[in-house]
Amino acid sequence: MQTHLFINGAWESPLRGGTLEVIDPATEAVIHQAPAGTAEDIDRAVSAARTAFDTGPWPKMSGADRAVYLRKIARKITEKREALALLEVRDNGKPLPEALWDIDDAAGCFEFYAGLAEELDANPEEIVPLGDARFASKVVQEPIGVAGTITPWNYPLLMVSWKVAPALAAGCTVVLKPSELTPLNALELGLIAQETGLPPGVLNIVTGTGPDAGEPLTRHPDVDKLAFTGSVATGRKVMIAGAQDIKNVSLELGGKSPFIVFADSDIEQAVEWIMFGIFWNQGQVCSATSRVLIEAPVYDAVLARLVEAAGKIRIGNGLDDGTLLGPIVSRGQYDKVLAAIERGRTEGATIAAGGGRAEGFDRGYFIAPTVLTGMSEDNYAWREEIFGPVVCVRSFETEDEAVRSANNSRFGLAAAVMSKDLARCERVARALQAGILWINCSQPTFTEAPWGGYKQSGIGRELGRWGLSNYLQTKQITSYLSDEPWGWYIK
Ligand code: TXE
Repeated sequence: MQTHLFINGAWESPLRGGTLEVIDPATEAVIHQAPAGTAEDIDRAVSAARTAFDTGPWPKMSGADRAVYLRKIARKITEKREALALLEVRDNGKPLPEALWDIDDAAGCFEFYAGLAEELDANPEEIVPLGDARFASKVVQEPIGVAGTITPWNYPLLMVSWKVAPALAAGCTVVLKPSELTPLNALELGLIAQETGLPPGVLNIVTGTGPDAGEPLTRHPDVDKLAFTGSVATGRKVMIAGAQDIKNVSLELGGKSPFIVFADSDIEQAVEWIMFGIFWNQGQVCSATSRVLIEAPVYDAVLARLVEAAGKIRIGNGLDDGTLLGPIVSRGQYDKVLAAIERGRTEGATIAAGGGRAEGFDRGYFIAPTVLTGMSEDNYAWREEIFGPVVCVRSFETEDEAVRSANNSRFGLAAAVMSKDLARCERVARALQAGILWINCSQPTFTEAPWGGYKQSGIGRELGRWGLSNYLQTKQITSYLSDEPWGWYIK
């Protein structure tokens, strides 16, 4: 486990010498003291990234040359797959098979953006047809500059990869500020970058808290681009900070995503996907389908099966064989989830399953899979992101009612619909206000496809070619081709 910040290709002590306690959420044991960077360290990191961008080779290299580094990073992640997954479990709490999946996805993300970096060479410019034959216009894409990237704790290495891989592919240089709750694998990425010989300053990693390290990064005048994933409240602060210098800002924020189940659905499949949509990663998923709407004729049957199956989920340390639900990431998030359940209950929800601390654990932040029913659309638990294994369930009578209820939210990240009638699925998918729509499933995520939200769930799209565009800016180069003088002032 790393004890230093990664700045300008070297391992540096935080200038103020602070540390962050890293806690294993399954045991509550302090497992590491990570470096706590502050504004001074952010300054050093931004300065390194600035120099690497302005005078270093990285932005001027061909996409194919950058792809070589990205592929090496992907390969190293794969080589270290087991060790990285074990660190992820101890840092975040998630079950080991989920961590292995995340690490594979992280490697896949670097591999995918290596391919897109190569495509940049294949399409270096685009000719834009003009309505005036005296001119010719072409468009080129250039890296934005220094990217300040701030990531959350729910998929520690994967969320880092979703930002760092496209930023590097585009030719940006990066300062990464990972979540203070899960800093371990972000620092391991620094080691990997060093092992691949990435030029100094291209990737800099400063661990630290939001106020001490995140905020100075968002306000830094030498940062050109901010890419953030986290809460709406912090996203708003990032946007305000970025407004000072009119930085390019992309935000991936929270959600309260609906899942509409029609009566013709297979009940076992519906329950399976409802559970995958809310219990995977302990429900700490921005796209979790936490509001389930079930058509009235099958409401009782689906609910009964959901309550039964939720009660059987194997809860435990993510390192133990067979664990399907680990602990919540931190004491703070654990308290927040329990408080949300309690508030939902006092505002009228019925607890149909779970509802509190998982039984049989004397330490660790374990919460039982929870099903809430009988609440109004005004209920706190129905409206707000809980970010835990808590699903709220209501019934509906008509398609119109389901769509209206689903859209009645300030969020719009994802939504799911299940029915054997595919025309209806398509119609409902078009009517739902969300950036990601799943038909007859919930959550499967692909590096190739765009990811991001409507409404307060964010601005911009990550992943796919959209993720690369986040780090590119567009330049038009227009030439005057005519031999005729322009003749406006000088006749
Ligand atoms: O998020 P924050 P927290 C939601 C989820 C969760 C809630 C709170 O509902 O319960 O947010 O989690 C950095 N300037 N999501 O407190 O604060 C911080 O250090 C710059 C949804 O962990 O948004 C961390 O690196 N940066 C989400 C990152 O922001 C600041 C995933 C995210 O932390 C900062 C996580 C500041 N002023 C939580 N303050 C998703 N969309 O997937 C904090 N940070």
